[in-house]
Amino acid sequence: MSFIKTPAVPVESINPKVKDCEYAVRGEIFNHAQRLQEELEKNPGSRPFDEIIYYNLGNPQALGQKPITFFRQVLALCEYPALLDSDETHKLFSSDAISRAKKILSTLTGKSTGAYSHSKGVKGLREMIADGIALRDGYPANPEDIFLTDGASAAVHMILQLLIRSENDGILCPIPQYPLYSAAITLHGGTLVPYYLSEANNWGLEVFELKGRLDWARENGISVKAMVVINPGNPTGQVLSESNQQEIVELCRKEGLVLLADEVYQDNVYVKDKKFISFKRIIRSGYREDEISMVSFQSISKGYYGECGKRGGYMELCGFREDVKDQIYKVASVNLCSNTSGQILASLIMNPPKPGEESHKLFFSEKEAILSSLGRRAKALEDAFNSMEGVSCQKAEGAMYLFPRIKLPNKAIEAAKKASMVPDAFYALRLLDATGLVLVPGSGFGQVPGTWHVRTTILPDESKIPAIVSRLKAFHESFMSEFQD
Ligand code: DCS
Repeated sequence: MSFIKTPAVPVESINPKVKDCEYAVRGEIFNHAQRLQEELEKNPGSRPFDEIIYYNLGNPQALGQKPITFFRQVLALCEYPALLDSDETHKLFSSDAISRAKKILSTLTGKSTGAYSHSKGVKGLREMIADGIALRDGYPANPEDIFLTDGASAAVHMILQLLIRSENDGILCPIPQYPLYSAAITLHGGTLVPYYLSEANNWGLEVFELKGRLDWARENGISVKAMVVINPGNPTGQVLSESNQQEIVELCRKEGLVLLADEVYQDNVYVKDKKFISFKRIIRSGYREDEISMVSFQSISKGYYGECGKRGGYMELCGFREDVKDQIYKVASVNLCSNTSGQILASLIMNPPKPGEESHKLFFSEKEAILSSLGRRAKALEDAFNSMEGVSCQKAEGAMYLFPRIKLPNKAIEAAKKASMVPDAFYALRLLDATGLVLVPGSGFGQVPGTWHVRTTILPDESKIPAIVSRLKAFHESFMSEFQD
């Protein structure tokens, strides 16, 4: 608490939307973890573990993942172009990193990362991203429909700000969902209209459930403006089938909903029988440009790149009228521009080295090593959860998380109530206090009432997984026997 006696801003006076907004991924459990970390630094040995391990965030480089060499070489050269004049550079940097950096520098305003760029992002970089999208989908992309942002989060905020006028405007959101959506809908003053993913069906999305929710919202006076789909899913890890995506697009067309396609995990698919297909490709292969409005979000934070701290991402608008795009551009220009390192990385993840280029071999081996290891880690953790009493865990087909369901004993639920805590937060807190592992309670993502989950990332270093699994199991066993019904 501060010592200001008569604050100009008493907390009762602040915007109630700010007070109401919640973000569990960095919520109470995370705050408690930070306190424990400080305590451990001051007092080593004071806890039954030596370190706090943060599995609450999909933050790969925080857990030891190395950046992709080509991306960082290009970025380094763009940030410090004087390197391009040095003879040493050819020894340290690959030839295609040098030529890519020169090409990127030639497109930057003032040929410098230190200048504000166009508010949508550097035009040359948007052109490169449009080429990457066209190669991915087999359909052209227009650089004028691409807005580069400081991470996908900023793009989601921009679109929700555009769509939501009041609490009578609703946004269909999956439950469980990544709480950026619930938090941003609250901040912008709209109403979250939930649709439940089917856990029994590996977190599949059922269109009849959607239709029911839509009808319910409309009967209650809510004008539903858009539908969020996270594919591959966070926290649920499912990868949608093409036929399911077609049903979703058709529903959005028929009902006049903007499809908000969160595709930030497009490079994170681990199972052989599934692949990522963009909603843009589904739409372009079956619909006219003016039949449906869609926004696709992509980020440099995820995939095999994991450049979370560089804050880069983009949104691609499809089927929006010019006058609306002008309004979005105006809002983007209020922020001047997104950071240029993030913009450069966004252009690189959508245009990685191609076969035949000097960096390709190393790039490919780095990428494959990360993705295949993530697949193995997902499987090892999934098996571990499924071997625990009262726990069931669906497969992570993609993304970076597992969302196991925990059948909590009634006595644990009672104890949570006494501690004024949600039962899965109580479980996560006890886990943290006993092991130093930071997971996120399922209640932070939403879940079917009466079911309890936790979310973990699949990012722990592979060599640490056996030790983590035995810590998790030992904790779970002692928790279950302590609260046995
Ligand atoms: N969309 C989804 C589905 C996400 O999971 C995330 C981040 C974002 C958007 C935003 O990413 P950037 O703003 O970094 O581009 N995932 C969070 C999570 O669940 N753990 O770490 C961050």
